[in-house]
Amino acid sequence: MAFKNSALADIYARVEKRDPDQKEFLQAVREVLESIEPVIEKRPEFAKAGIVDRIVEPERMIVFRVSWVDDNGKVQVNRGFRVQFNSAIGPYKGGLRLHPSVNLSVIKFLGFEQIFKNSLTGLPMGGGKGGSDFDPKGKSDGEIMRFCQSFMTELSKHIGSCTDVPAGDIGVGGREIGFMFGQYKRLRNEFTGVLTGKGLTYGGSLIRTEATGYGLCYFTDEMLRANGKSFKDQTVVISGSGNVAIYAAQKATQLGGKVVAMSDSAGYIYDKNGINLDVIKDLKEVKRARLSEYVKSVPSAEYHEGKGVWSIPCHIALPCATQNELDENDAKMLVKNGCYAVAEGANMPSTPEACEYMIQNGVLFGPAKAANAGGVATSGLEMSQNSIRLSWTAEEVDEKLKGIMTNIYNSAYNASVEYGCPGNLIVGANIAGFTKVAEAMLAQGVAY
Ligand code: NDP
Ligand code: 2IT
Repeated sequence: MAFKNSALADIYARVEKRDPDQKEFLQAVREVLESIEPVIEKRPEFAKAGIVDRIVEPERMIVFRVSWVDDNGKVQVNRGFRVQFNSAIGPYKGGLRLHPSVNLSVIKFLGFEQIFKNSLTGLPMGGGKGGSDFDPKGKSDGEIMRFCQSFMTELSKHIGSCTDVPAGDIGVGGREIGFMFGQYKRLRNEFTGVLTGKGLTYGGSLIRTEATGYGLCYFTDEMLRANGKSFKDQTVVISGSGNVAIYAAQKATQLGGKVVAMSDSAGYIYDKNGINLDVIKDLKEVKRARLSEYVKSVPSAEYHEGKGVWSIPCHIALPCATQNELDENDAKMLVKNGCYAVAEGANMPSTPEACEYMIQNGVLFGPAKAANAGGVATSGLEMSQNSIRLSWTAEEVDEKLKGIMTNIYNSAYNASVEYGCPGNLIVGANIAGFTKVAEAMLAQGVAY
C-alpha cells in the first residue's frame, strides 16, 4: 500500500534511510503511519509540531555488554538493550525479551508498538522495550541467575518506578523477574515497584501471569459478541505454548471453546479431543520441556515437526508465539478452512499481506496492540497496587482487566467508525492509541 499523504511518505522515507536494515521496525512504523493518515489530515497542529517525525525516533536507546560466567567457568558475552521510546503519557513501560533473535530492530519495533498499546489501556504508561540475544534454552537456574544479575547491573542505572518499569516477554517469566528484582534491590538499596510480573510474595499482582491470555480472550469475546458470535462450541487453534498461549487456551476453554492445537518453535500438536492444559503447564512451566513430549502423556494426540499449526481447521485462531509467524499463505489456509476470527496475542504475528488478506475477506481481526494489551494493563494495575502498598483480590484485578479490554475494543471500534473504515480495528487501534500520545506531546512542547 502506498501513502496518500506526502508528509507521511517523506517521514517514512527518512526512517527507512536512517535505518534501512531494521525490517521489523520499518514494518511496524509503516502500518501505524498508513493508519493515521486521516488523523494527520484532520489535525494539522500535529504536523506543525512535528509529532510524527518525533514519535518514530526513540527518546533514548541503551545498548550494553552483558558478561557472565557459565557452569563450566567460561566467560560468556551477550548484548543487552533498553529502548526508551516515548514518555509523553507516563514512565517508559514494556517487557524484556531474552531470545537469540533479539537485535535493535526487534526491540525498536516492540518499543514502538508498546507506545500505542499502553495508550489504549487508558493507564499512564509510556512505551519502552528491552532484552538481550541471550538464549535461555538449556541453561541451568544458576546460569539464568548470573545472566539476569549481570543484565540488571547495567539496566539498574537507567530504570526506576517513576522512570522506566520493565516486565516479562519471550524468555522472561517469574523466575527471571525475581532474579532481576533481587539484583536491583541489592544495588539500589530500595524496595520499589521497578519491575512488574513480580512474585506474589514480594509485590506482584494476582492475575498478572494470566493477564495477557485472559485479556486476549476478553477482547476476542467482545469482538465476537459485537458480531453475534461467541466462543461457545467453536474450534480454536493457538500458536505458541508459553505464557500468553497457555492462559489464552485456559480462558478460551472456560468461555466454551475447544482448543485443538498449540505449537512451539519445533512443531505443533493436534488433539482433536481438546488440549489437556495440565499436561501443557507441567511440560512448559515446570519441566521446561519440548511440546513433542505431549504425546507421551496423551497418546491419542498427534505431534508434527515444523511450522503448520495454521493448517488445522478452526473457527478462531489466536497467534501467541512471535512476530511474522502467520503469513499470507497461512491466512488463505485459515479462511479456506472456515476461520472467521483472528486475534493477536503475540506482537505483530501477522505479516502485512496476511492482515490485508484477512481484512479483505471479512475475518474479524483483533490487532496485537489492542488484543494483547491485557498484560501490560495488569502491569499497570501492579504499579498502582505497589504505589498504594495494597493488594487487590484476584476478582478485583480480573474485573478491572475485563473493563479495560472492553474499553479498548470500544475505543478501537469507535475510531474505526469515526475515520471511515468501520470494523477495521487495525486502523482504529492505531488511531485511538496515537491520538492520546500526540495530544500529550503537543501539550509538552518540542524540547525533546
Ligand atoms: P514465552 O517465552 O512464554 O513463550 C513463547 C512461545 O512462543 C513459546 O512457545 C516459543 O517456543 C514460541 N516462540 C518463540 N519464538 C519463536 C519463534 N521464533 N518461532 C516459533 N515459535 C516461537 O513468551 P510469551 O508467551 O510471554 O510471549 C509470546 C508473544 O506474546 C510474544 O510475541 C510477546 O511479545 C507477546 N506478548 C507477551 C506478553 C506477556 O505479558 N508475556 C504481553 C503481550 C504480548 P519455544 O519455547 O520453542 O521457543
Ligand atoms: O508486549 C507486552 O505488552 C509485554 N510483554 C508486557 C509488558 C509489560 O510491561 O507488562
